[in-house]
Amino acid sequence: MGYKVAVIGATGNVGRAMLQILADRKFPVDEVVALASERSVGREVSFGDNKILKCKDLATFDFKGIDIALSSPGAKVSALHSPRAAAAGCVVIDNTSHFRMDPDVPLVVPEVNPEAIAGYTKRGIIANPNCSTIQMVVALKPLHALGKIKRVVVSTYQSVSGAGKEGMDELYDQTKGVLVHDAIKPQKFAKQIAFNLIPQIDVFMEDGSTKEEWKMVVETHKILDHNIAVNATCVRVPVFVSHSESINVEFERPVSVEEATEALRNAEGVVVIDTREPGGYITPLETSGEDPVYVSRIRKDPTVKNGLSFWCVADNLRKGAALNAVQIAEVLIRDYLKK
Ligand code: 11C
Repeated sequence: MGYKVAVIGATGNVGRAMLQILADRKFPVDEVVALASERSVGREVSFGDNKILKCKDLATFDFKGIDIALSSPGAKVSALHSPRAAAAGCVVIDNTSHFRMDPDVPLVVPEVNPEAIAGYTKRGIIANPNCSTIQMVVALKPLHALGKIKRVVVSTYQSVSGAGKEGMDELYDQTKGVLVHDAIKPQKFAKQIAFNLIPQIDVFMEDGSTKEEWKMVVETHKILDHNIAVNATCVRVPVFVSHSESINVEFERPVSVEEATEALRNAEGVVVIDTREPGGYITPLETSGEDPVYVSRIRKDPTVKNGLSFWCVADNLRKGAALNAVQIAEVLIRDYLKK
């Protein structure tokens, strides 16, 4: 017997990836329901390679009988409908920022803190972290086990798909526009993204950091360790899919490049590509459509006592969002919702 699964926000970048990944990983479903806003009712989305689902209206959908909802609409929509789904007895895996810092909602990356899933019983909701946090903590976990991390400095190079389909369209249209000397008007982003980069993701906070940077700090604390100092600078770059990160780590104890490389090679969900020659590293283009978190350029940081630097790339729509949510659902049915 399988599960009844709803995908909320089924027409978005992440919703479509959720449907594809559920099918690819043969998640045991009896029924899959695609839910979207009223204007998308009746729109068709693919479930795997040969099944078409027609979207139903999220606002009027009755979640009674649904076992699990994978939810990726906007944060405001989730605020309204995730608790409604949970109240009907469905476990919601919510990909928005709305519930992440709620102490009664576990924030989970299955390779890092799967045990936190047990807390789903409090509100019936499990939060999926922000994409830039997920890939970083997957890489930090085996390093933290080696040498106890004191401080992390991260600079991100985030693709436009993190800003949804409109972000991707804006990069495409502006790139064409630049090449044919047409008007370039930023809409989704604050400045031109084509042939440029923008040191702002999400809104500004009072202290001058952005909300994306704040998320990387507080989410790393909640998922991995409250004692790690994190400083983040988040930058949007003209890449369609996959986020890249330059990460500097300072440990309490000395950790050699060889030890770190070995630990990363053995870590769940991590692939190391690091041959220290031209092209012997990963780039975002190569990771699009891939599941692992890739690590390259592992080297000593001689400017601090026990420091290492590395490069980390992952598909933000898959491991950064849809895949992580499906992996949470897999642990949930294996350990908590057995049929
Ligand atoms: C971006 N990381 O790349 C964002 C997208 O908190 O779930 C995901 C926002 C979030 O723009």
